[in-house]
Amino acid sequence: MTGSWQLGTDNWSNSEFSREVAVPTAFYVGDWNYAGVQRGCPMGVKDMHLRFWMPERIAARHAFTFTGRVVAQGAGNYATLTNELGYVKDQWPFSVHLNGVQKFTTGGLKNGTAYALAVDPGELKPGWNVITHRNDVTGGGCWLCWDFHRLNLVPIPSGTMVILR
Ligand SMILES: [Ca+2]
Repeated sequence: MTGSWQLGTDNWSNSEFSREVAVPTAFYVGDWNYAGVQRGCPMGVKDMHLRFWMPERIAARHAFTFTGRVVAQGAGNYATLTNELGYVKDQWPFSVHLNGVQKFTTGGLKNGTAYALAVDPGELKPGWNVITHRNDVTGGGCWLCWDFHRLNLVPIPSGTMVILR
């Protein structure tokens, strides 16, 4: 359906994406070459930007759901992150932003946890939009990766609607 897209395969793996340092931090949806998407956000590349075009009439009238799944996390300095800074091992804080506005934040999710964000009609801009994933750990060394990224248009019926009881 026009307006909806998915990057990556829902397969509990980040292998279809690329190392963060090997690709630009911004991916333009429509390329469909998943190898152009960075697999995650390490401390050295804290932000990942997914840019996509939305036609005006769809952005104004439709709601969306944005879904992702954290699939792999790790660190090179667990002692510092867990003992000194108090993080839970392999559950690193991250946030998701829509056009610069934070839509979702977490203190950490277990690997394999999916999340879904509601996007209201009019919340997407006509034209280019950007969804940013950000590694929010302070104090370096950790990384987190995603399985897939999906934007689903929530269909609304046209014409007259009859409520059946
Ligand atoms: Ca995948």
